[in-house]
Amino acid sequence: MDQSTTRALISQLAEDLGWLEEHCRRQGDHASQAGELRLAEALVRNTIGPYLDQQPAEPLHVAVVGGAGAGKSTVANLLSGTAAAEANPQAGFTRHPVAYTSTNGPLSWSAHAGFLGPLHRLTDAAPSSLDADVYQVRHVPAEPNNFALLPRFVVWDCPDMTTWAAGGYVWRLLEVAGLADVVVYVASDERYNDEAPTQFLQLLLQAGKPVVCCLMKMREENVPVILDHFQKEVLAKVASGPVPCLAIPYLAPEQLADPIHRAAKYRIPLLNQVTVLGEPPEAARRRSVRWGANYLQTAQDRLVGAVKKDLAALEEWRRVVLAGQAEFDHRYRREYLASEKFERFDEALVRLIELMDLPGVGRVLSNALWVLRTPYRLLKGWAVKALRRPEAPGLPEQPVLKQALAGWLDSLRKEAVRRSGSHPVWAHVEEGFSRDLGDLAHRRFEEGLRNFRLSQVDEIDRTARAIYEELDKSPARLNTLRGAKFGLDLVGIAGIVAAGGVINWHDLILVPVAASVTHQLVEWLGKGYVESQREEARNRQQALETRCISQPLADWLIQWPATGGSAYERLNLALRRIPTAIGQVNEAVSQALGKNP
Ligand SMILES: Nc1nc2c(ncn2[C@@H]2O[C@H](COP(=O)(O)OP(=O)(O)O)[C@@H](O)[C@H]2O)c(=O)[nH]1
Ligand SMILES: [Mg+2]
Repeated sequence: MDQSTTRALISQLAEDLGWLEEHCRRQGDHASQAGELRLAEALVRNTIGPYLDQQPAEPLHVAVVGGAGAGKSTVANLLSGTAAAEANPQAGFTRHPVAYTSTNGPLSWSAHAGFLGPLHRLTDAAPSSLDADVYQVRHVPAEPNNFALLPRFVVWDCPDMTTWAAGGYVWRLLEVAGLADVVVYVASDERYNDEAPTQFLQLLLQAGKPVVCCLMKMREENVPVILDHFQKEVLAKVASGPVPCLAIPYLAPEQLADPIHRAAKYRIPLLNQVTVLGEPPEAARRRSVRWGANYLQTAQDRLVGAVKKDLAALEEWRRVVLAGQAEFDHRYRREYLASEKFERFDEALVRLIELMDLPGVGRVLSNALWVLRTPYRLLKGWAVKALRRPEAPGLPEQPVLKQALAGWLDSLRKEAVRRSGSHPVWAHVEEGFSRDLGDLAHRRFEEGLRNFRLSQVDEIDRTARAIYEELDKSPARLNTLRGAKFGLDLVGIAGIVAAGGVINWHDLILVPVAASVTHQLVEWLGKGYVESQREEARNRQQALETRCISQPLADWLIQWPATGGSAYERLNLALRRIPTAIGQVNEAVSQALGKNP
């Protein structure tokens, strides 16, 4: 995969996940799923994308996260060796991510296209309480010792993780979490197992982020108990492996003001933990990328599952449309096809019987028999006319189809009204009906009807023709049938003659009767054949109707909510593309990792 293809793939995947995230956020009750989507999106654009684009591993990124007032800004200061992050007693003071980087560290790390997605870089200095989709970078003077983290790492002080609620700043935090090579999770003794931060910790661990836990503000003598408790009550429930965990007891204000010199006792172990996870940087970055890609692969069902309700509603709509289609087809059968005679079949029957007569010399005989049958023919003609009950005229085809269509659309409209409160898909359909959905469906129907007519004439003709052409083409069978009929005629006549011994006036009646009887037998045989063909033709015509009218219309109706630029169209597009893109990203990642082992 060349570089421009990879870039396009990354931005498309990030965009699709981003669209799903927005979609979930709009639905309120899906906020934590939206959070997962945001993390996935951030992994794609901030970790995997830059790696595939050959961005250097250094600087690595360490994100400081945790609940409100836990001591994140304090920890960010310990990590960067300054008091530059505004530690503040006010909960939720930090509202956008702030990066701390060394004045002599690498510069271009934020230049990658799409870096931190919707967060823009602030160019002017601003307090970290500024509530906007921004991030800022603060430069910290180089630390005069070997412990310094900063030239190799960028330290991110993040907004609080307090709730998944759509309105908060958790999205900005997730954006940086996706970037992080190492996460420092901060909890303070009084609130270390708050629900939302703990869920967040779990999510980060699932995504394969190396985490260091840092427990703050306890009394020195409580350290062992609190560490033990946190391991058992929190970590054991969310982590599948060991997670390094350290405690920083309540520091004096002067320690906070000069962490390098006065808080070294607590700071150095913390720096060591982070450093270990970042050594060597290339390996640390490869791990971030591998785990990120891995997470996308393993979490994809869950990521896409965030829109389960939408898919279920679309599936339900499909079911309702198909039930309507079945009823439509059924009505066509019941109200039209069942009583339809297909006149061409009667023509076919006449041709079939004609074929039964002998050609050549035989024709003369056949004609003679035909003459003999005259009284019978006249009698039968009269009887058939006299005995036939008037047939109930079948409804003409088009009105039947039109009524069935009206019934179908009506049932859909009613369902949409009935369910419009249950899911926005139904409200969307209801709204569609109040606009032009009905007209559009009618137009589709007319189109189908035209196709149907064209194919239909052909179909009946073909069937009728097939009946006698088949016999015409197999002379052996035809001759056998003809011979049998003629034989029967002769046997009948001979039998009568023999019975009478001599030809007398009885024969003049009996011979025509016998010839007529044999002929009638053949006619019945032929008729049975044609009748069965007629029934088959009905089935075929039903299938033709379905193929030309009801199926295309059902397909169109099923798709309708997901067309015309609707949210469901975008949803379908995202759902179609995401799995493929995740597969391709994984492939690209494996290739790139294989190239630089
Ligand atoms: N004295 C003292 N105050 C602390 C310590 N840790 C945190 N604080 C204070 O607790 C408040 C919240 O800490 P902060 O780092 O801003 O938490 P954040 O909201 O997670 O960034 C601030 O007023 C900090 O000064 C500590 O060890 N000692
Ligand atoms: Mg803070």
